[in-house]
Amino acid sequence: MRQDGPRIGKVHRQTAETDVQVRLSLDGSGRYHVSTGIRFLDHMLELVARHGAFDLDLAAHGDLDVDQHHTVEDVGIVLGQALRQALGNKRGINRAGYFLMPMDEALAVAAVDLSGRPYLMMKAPIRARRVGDLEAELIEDFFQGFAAAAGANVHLRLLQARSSHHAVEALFKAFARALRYAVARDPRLKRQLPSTKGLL
Ligand SMILES: [Mn+2]
Repeated sequence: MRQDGPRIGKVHRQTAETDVQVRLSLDGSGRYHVSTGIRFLDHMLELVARHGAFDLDLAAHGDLDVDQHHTVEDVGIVLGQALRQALGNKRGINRAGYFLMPMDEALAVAAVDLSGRPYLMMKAPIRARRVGDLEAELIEDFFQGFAAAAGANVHLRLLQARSSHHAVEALFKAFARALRYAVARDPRLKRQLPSTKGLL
């Protein structure tokens, strides 16, 4: 891979429960093609692509006749795998990032460290059982799958909200923008690893 070329991850993961294909470019321009069978999840992933300035092609076919759990979690996992692949050895990136995102009355914080240490801390009580057609409790399973597969430390916190739609949207936008900064190349670090440990 060229040092300044686009960083791309391509993953196809097939289980008895889901079939998920992802192509993620970290150096994109916010273009997307997303289809998961869950319209509200599509909406959130499209936000991630646009606010992260990624290019994202994602197609998921899951056992939605059981429920949405397998599909939502596996989309998180495969997105995390694609991110990890696209990052390669992580030389020259910012590594960590955070963002505070308002969406009208809602306010969400995301902090991301691409440390290789998977950990999700999410404190975001969503009042509604469903947001659009998405079962709200699965949002945490999505981010859990992502953090585990990406080897990322992800903190998400909802500080304020009335509308559940706004709350979830603010969380995904904050996540995308924190991630955008974390994966961005730091021109001063050049090919240095953003760690003194010697491994990330
Ligand atoms: Mn919306």
